[in-house]
Amino acid sequence: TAAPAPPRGAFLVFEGADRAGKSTQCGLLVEHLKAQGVPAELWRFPDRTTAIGKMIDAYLTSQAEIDDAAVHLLFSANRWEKSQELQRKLAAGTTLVVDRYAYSGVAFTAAKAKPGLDRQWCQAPDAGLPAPDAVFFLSLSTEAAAARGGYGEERYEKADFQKKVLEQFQSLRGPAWRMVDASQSVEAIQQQLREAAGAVVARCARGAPLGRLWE
Ligand code: FDM
Ligand code: MG
Repeated sequence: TAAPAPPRGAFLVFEGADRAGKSTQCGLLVEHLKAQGVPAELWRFPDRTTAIGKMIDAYLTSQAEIDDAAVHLLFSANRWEKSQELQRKLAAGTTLVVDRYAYSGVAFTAAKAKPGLDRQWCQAPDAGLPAPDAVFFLSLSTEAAAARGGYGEERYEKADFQKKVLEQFQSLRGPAWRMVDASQSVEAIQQQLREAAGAVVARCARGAPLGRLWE
Protein backbone atom coordinates (compact mmCIF):
# COMPACT_ATOMS: atom_id res chain seq x y z
CA THR A 1 0.00 0.00 0.00
CA ALA A 2 1.14 3.52 -0.75
CA ALA A 3 2.55 5.61 2.10
CA PRO A 4 0.05 8.19 3.38
CA ALA A 5 0.50 11.68 1.91
CA PRO A 6 2.69 13.85 4.17
CA PRO A 7 1.10 16.89 5.86
CA ARG A 8 1.16 19.66 3.27
CA GLY A 9 3.50 22.63 3.59
CA ALA A 10 2.34 26.21 4.06
CA PHE A 11 2.50 28.86 1.36
CA LEU A 12 3.73 32.01 3.13
CA VAL A 13 4.09 35.22 1.13
CA PHE A 14 5.93 38.36 2.19
CA GLU A 15 4.96 41.70 0.74
CA GLY A 16 5.80 45.30 1.42
CA ALA A 17 7.61 48.21 -0.13
CA ASP A 18 11.31 48.15 -0.93
CA ARG A 19 13.61 48.39 2.14
CA ALA A 20 10.97 47.09 4.55
CA GLY A 21 13.19 44.10 5.38
CA LYS A 22 11.38 41.33 3.50
CA SER A 23 14.48 39.48 2.32
CA THR A 24 16.12 39.58 5.79
CA GLN A 25 12.98 38.32 7.52
CA CYS A 26 12.29 35.62 4.92
CA GLY A 27 15.83 34.28 5.28
CA LEU A 28 15.63 34.20 9.07
CA LEU A 29 12.22 32.54 9.02
CA VAL A 30 13.35 29.76 6.68
CA GLU A 31 16.36 29.02 8.89
CA HIS A 32 14.12 28.97 11.96
CA LEU A 33 11.60 26.61 10.38
CA LYS A 34 14.33 24.23 9.26
CA ALA A 35 15.88 24.27 12.74
CA GLN A 36 12.42 23.30 14.06
CA GLY A 37 12.36 20.32 11.71
CA VAL A 38 9.88 21.92 9.29
CA PRO A 39 11.03 21.37 5.67
CA ALA A 40 11.15 24.89 4.19
CA GLU A 41 12.48 26.73 1.15
CA LEU A 42 13.01 30.37 0.33
CA TRP A 43 11.52 31.49 -3.00
CA ARG A 44 11.25 34.93 -4.56
CA PHE A 45 9.37 36.63 -7.35
CA PRO A 46 10.44 37.70 -9.83
CA ASP A 47 12.46 34.50 -10.19
CA ARG A 48 15.20 35.99 -12.35
CA THR A 49 16.78 32.60 -13.18
CA THR A 50 14.25 31.51 -15.85
CA ALA A 51 14.15 32.73 -19.48
CA ILE A 52 11.19 34.99 -18.61
CA GLY A 53 12.97 36.06 -15.42
CA LYS A 54 15.99 37.16 -17.43
CA MET A 55 13.77 39.45 -19.52
CA ILE A 56 12.31 40.89 -16.31
CA ASP A 57 15.80 41.40 -14.89
CA ALA A 58 16.88 43.25 -18.03
CA TYR A 59 13.81 45.48 -17.63
CA LEU A 60 14.38 46.19 -13.93
CA THR A 61 18.04 47.01 -14.47
CA SER A 62 17.11 49.27 -17.44
CA GLN A 63 19.01 47.19 -19.97
CA ALA A 64 15.71 46.72 -21.81
CA GLU A 65 12.59 48.80 -22.39
CA ILE A 66 9.38 46.75 -22.36
CA ASP A 67 5.82 48.01 -22.77
CA ASP A 68 4.07 48.34 -19.36
CA ALA A 69 1.31 45.87 -20.22
CA ALA A 70 3.75 43.39 -21.72
CA VAL A 71 6.09 43.42 -18.73
CA HIS A 72 3.12 43.03 -16.38
CA LEU A 73 2.22 39.82 -18.22
CA LEU A 74 5.83 38.64 -18.01
CA PHE A 75 5.79 39.04 -14.21
CA SER A 76 2.56 37.01 -14.12
CA ALA A 77 3.92 34.39 -16.53
CA ASN A 78 6.95 34.09 -14.24
CA ARG A 79 4.56 33.01 -11.45
CA TRP A 80 2.62 30.64 -13.71
CA GLU A 81 5.79 28.93 -14.92
CA LYS A 82 6.66 28.13 -11.29
CA SER A 83 3.15 27.24 -10.12
CA GLN A 84 3.26 23.47 -10.80
CA GLU A 85 6.54 23.12 -8.92
CA LEU A 86 5.17 25.31 -6.15
CA GLN A 87 2.14 23.04 -5.71
CA ARG A 88 4.28 19.89 -5.87
CA LYS A 89 6.54 21.20 -3.11
CA LEU A 90 3.61 22.11 -0.88
CA ALA A 91 1.96 18.73 -1.43
CA ALA A 92 5.24 16.99 -0.58
CA GLY A 93 5.27 18.79 2.77
CA THR A 94 7.67 21.68 2.08
CA THR A 95 6.70 25.08 3.45
CA LEU A 96 7.50 27.87 0.99
CA VAL A 97 8.52 31.30 2.24
CA VAL A 98 8.06 33.54 -0.78
CA ASP A 99 9.52 37.04 -1.11
CA ARG A 100 6.83 38.91 -3.16
CA TYR A 101 3.99 37.44 -5.23
CA ALA A 102 0.99 38.60 -7.24
CA TYR A 103 0.22 41.47 -4.83
CA SER A 104 3.48 43.14 -5.88
CA GLY A 105 2.49 42.37 -9.45
CA VAL A 106 -0.78 44.28 -9.14
CA ALA A 107 0.50 47.07 -6.89
CA PHE A 108 3.53 48.02 -9.00
CA THR A 109 1.71 48.07 -12.33
CA ALA A 110 -1.44 49.76 -11.00
CA ALA A 111 0.77 52.41 -9.36
CA LYS A 112 1.79 53.51 -12.86
CA ALA A 113 -1.76 54.89 -13.13
CA LYS A 114 -1.86 54.51 -16.92
CA PRO A 115 -5.07 54.13 -18.92
CA GLY A 116 -5.79 50.44 -19.49
CA LEU A 117 -3.74 49.36 -16.47
CA ASP A 118 -6.47 49.59 -13.85
CA ARG A 119 -6.50 47.20 -10.93
CA GLN A 120 -9.01 44.81 -12.48
CA TRP A 121 -6.86 44.44 -15.58
CA CYS A 122 -3.77 44.00 -13.44
CA GLN A 123 -5.36 41.22 -11.38
CA ALA A 124 -6.77 39.20 -14.28
CA PRO A 125 -3.65 37.29 -15.43
CA ASP A 126 -2.95 35.94 -11.91
CA ALA A 127 -6.49 34.61 -11.37
CA GLY A 128 -6.33 30.89 -10.59
CA LEU A 129 -2.76 30.82 -9.28
CA PRO A 130 -2.29 29.12 -5.89
CA ALA A 131 -3.30 31.57 -3.15
CA PRO A 132 -0.98 32.01 -0.17
CA ASP A 133 -2.10 30.66 3.21
CA ALA A 134 -0.85 33.91 4.75
CA VAL A 135 0.45 37.22 3.45
CA PHE A 136 2.79 38.98 5.85
CA PHE A 137 2.83 42.64 4.95
CA LEU A 138 5.86 44.44 6.33
CA SER A 139 4.53 47.93 6.81
CA LEU A 140 6.99 50.84 6.71
CA SER A 141 6.50 54.48 5.77
CA THR A 142 8.29 55.73 2.67
CA GLU A 143 10.19 58.19 4.88
CA ALA A 144 11.43 55.44 7.21
CA ALA A 145 12.35 53.29 4.21
CA ALA A 146 14.33 56.11 2.63
CA ALA A 147 16.11 56.73 5.97
CA ARG A 148 17.41 53.14 5.85
CA GLY A 149 20.18 54.14 3.51
CA GLY A 150 18.14 55.05 0.49
CA TYR A 151 16.83 53.03 -2.41
CA GLY A 152 18.91 51.13 -4.94
CA GLU A 153 19.45 51.77 -8.61
CA GLU A 154 16.69 49.60 -10.06
CA ARG A 155 13.59 50.79 -11.85
CA TYR A 156 10.80 51.57 -9.31
CA GLU A 157 13.28 52.36 -6.51
CA LYS A 158 12.16 55.96 -6.09
CA ALA A 159 10.34 57.46 -3.12
CA ASP A 160 7.43 59.05 -5.03
CA PHE A 161 6.65 55.83 -6.91
CA GLN A 162 7.03 53.69 -3.77
CA LYS A 163 4.38 55.88 -2.12
CA LYS A 164 1.92 55.07 -4.90
CA VAL A 165 2.77 51.37 -4.62
CA LEU A 166 1.98 51.46 -0.88
CA GLU A 167 -1.45 52.94 -1.63
CA GLN A 168 -2.15 50.14 -4.08
CA PHE A 169 -1.10 47.49 -1.54
CA GLN A 170 -3.64 48.92 0.93
CA SER A 171 -6.52 48.18 -1.42
CA LEU A 172 -5.37 44.55 -1.89
CA ARG A 173 -5.63 43.64 1.80
CA GLY A 174 -7.70 40.52 2.43
CA PRO A 175 -8.47 38.01 5.22
CA ALA A 176 -5.15 36.16 4.83
CA TRP A 177 -3.15 39.36 5.44
CA ARG A 178 -1.17 39.96 8.62
CA MET A 179 0.13 43.50 9.01
CA VAL A 180 3.56 43.68 10.63
CA ASP A 181 5.08 46.93 11.87
CA ALA A 182 8.41 46.89 10.05
CA SER A 183 9.81 49.84 12.02
CA GLN A 184 10.57 47.47 14.93
CA SER A 185 13.91 45.71 15.43
CA VAL A 186 14.82 42.76 13.21
CA GLU A 187 14.56 40.47 16.26
CA ALA A 188 11.15 41.75 17.38
CA ILE A 189 9.70 41.38 13.90
CA GLN A 190 11.17 37.90 13.52
CA GLN A 191 9.66 36.82 16.84
CA GLN A 192 6.17 37.85 15.71
CA LEU A 193 6.64 36.18 12.35
CA ARG A 194 7.76 32.91 13.94
CA GLU A 195 4.64 32.74 16.09
CA ALA A 196 2.27 33.66 13.28
CA ALA A 197 3.97 31.38 10.74
CA GLY A 198 4.01 28.48 13.20
CA ALA A 199 0.24 28.68 13.54
CA VAL A 200 -0.24 28.73 9.77
CA VAL A 201 2.14 25.80 9.25
CA ALA A 202 0.17 23.80 11.84
CA ARG A 203 -3.16 24.66 10.21
CA CYS A 204 -1.87 23.56 6.79
CA ALA A 205 -0.41 20.35 8.23
CA ARG A 206 -3.90 19.57 9.55
CA GLY A 207 -5.13 19.71 5.96
CA ALA A 208 -6.43 23.26 5.38
CA PRO A 209 -7.01 23.41 1.61
CA LEU A 210 -4.90 25.57 -0.71
CA GLY A 211 -6.94 28.37 -2.26
CA ARG A 212 -6.73 30.12 -5.62
CA LEU A 213 -6.29 33.79 -6.54
CA TRP A 214 -8.47 35.89 -6.45
CA GLU A 215 -11.18 33.82 -4.82
N1 FDM B 1 7.71 43.62 -9.14
C1 FDM B 1 7.74 42.41 -8.54
C2 FDM B 1 6.76 43.92 -10.10
O1 FDM B 1 6.73 45.02 -10.64
N2 FDM B 1 5.83 42.97 -10.44
C3 FDM B 1 5.82 41.75 -9.86
O2 FDM B 1 4.96 40.89 -10.20
C4 FDM B 1 6.81 41.44 -8.88
C5 FDM B 1 6.83 40.10 -8.24
O3 FDM B 1 9.99 44.06 -9.25
F1 FDM B 1 10.45 46.69 -7.60
C6 FDM B 1 8.75 44.60 -8.83
C7 FDM B 1 8.94 44.92 -7.39
C8 FDM B 1 10.39 45.35 -7.33
C9 FDM B 1 11.04 44.62 -8.47
O4 FDM B 1 11.73 42.93 -6.92
C10 FDM B 1 12.04 43.56 -8.11
P1 FDM B 1 12.91 42.55 -5.88
O5 FDM B 1 12.16 41.91 -4.74
O6 FDM B 1 13.56 43.85 -5.50
O7 FDM B 1 13.82 41.62 -6.62
MG1 MG C 1 14.47 45.44 -4.97
